[in-house]
Amino acid sequence: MATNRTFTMIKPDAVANGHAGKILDHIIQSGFKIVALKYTQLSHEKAGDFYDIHRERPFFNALVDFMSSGPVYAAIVEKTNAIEDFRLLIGATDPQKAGAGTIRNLYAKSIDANAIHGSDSDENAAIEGDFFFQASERF
Ligand code: 3AN
Repeated sequence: MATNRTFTMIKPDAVANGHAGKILDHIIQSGFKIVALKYTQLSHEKAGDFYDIHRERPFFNALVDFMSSGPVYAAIVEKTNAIEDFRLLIGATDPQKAGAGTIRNLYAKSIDANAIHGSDSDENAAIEGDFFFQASERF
């Protein structure tokens, strides 16, 4: 079933660089409503569970090290056509290929430290949202 929600994480690089507030504002000004929001740090194990789908990829260990290296902002956001529109808003995984004005173009430096995550499907948005949030934490 189609949903109008997606899951996002502002990654440790963007938090450390002081970009989290600007990124959250960019998301809200682009028409997304914040449904749930949490400032937290993933343990190494939890980061591995979150990226389980990438476990066999060559960049898995570096990705998990990076994602557990500092706090993140996790959020569920809502808008019509949320998955696709949010992916357009953040831009390509590689910031060198991200279009002008996208969040990764503005705030990311490299393909691994790429500022922000956005779910790639309704199914993954639900799984990832459930990973961080209980029903009582969604508004
Ligand atoms: P996206 O976050 O754009 O959906 P995925 O799901 O393919 O990208 O990859 C998950 C994360 O893994 C990316 N956000 C990025 O941090 C990292 N990643 C993906 N591809 C590479 C790569 N070739 N080298 C290093 N890190 C990568």
